[in-house]
Amino acid sequence: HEVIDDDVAPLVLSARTVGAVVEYIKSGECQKVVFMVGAGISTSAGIPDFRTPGTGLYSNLQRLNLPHPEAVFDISFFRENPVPFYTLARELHPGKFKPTITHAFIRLVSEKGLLLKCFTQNIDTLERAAGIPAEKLVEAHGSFASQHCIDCKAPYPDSDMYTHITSGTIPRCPCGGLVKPDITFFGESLPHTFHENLPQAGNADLAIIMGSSLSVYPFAALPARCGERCARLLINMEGAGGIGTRRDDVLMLGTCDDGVKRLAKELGWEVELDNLYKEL
Ligand code: CNA
Repeated sequence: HEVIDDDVAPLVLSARTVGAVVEYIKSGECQKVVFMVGAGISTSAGIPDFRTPGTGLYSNLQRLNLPHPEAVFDISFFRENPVPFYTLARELHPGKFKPTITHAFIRLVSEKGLLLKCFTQNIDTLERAAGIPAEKLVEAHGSFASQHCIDCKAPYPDSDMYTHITSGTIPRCPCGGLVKPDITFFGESLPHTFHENLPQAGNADLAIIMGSSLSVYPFAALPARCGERCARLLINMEGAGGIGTRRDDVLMLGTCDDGVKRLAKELGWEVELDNLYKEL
């Protein structure tokens, strides 16, 4: 990916800086904000991401004896051997973790009337826990919030699922089929809501992409759907998805929590953000 030349002026921002993004939001010209987020917004809650070397789930899966790390989320492998997935699910199950200040920031943008959609790859349901309205949320890879039999597709009760997940045992449907949370595994199609909401990426005035290596498709193609007059801000530990190659791209390399705190401070939203976060 070629980074845009300094000589090329941005179209909607006054400069390719965080300050200019803040100015754009304050100007009132920016009315529709779309978030595109991944595992990096939840690492400070204690949930490891996939790919960070050393701490990511993929570096810590050897003990599960998988043919390759992605197999834990592969539907054909799950049919043969659901144990690794349920071992992991026990460690990662929702209810154990609290939303971060980054989740609170998305909620605040919603309360300001500026949130068009929040597309998330995360399955931890922390966006729901942060009170981001359901109609604004697109859980692109599903979530742990419901579950079905992979054979007869019958729903499975939440309370029974909770018992199995917390004890690390394998839930089975009365038909004998395996039960799986409604998270999208490799080899499965994404939920309808993802496809239905795709055009919203093209309607954004500002896209804030946070905590994702943008390596899982089709989600990773979302930022490319932003229109030419959409500013794109990446808040991430590392560069990702070619953000920085367009005229209105801004990079904020560092943690998501530090990034949103800085935005809130410069926007004059610091106290509101802190209060919202404390209530979660
Ligand atoms: P990933 O590929 O592991 O990438 C995470 C990205 O976030 C990397 O670029 C990191 O550098 C960056 N990062 C990590 N911590 C921070 C931080 N504190 N601040 C800023 N950046 C940080 O994960 P993706 O989400 O891109 O990959 C998509 C997968 C991961 C989806 O299918 C998810 O379902 C899956 N996943 C979800 C969770 C969760 O629900 N919390 C956890 C682990 C994996």
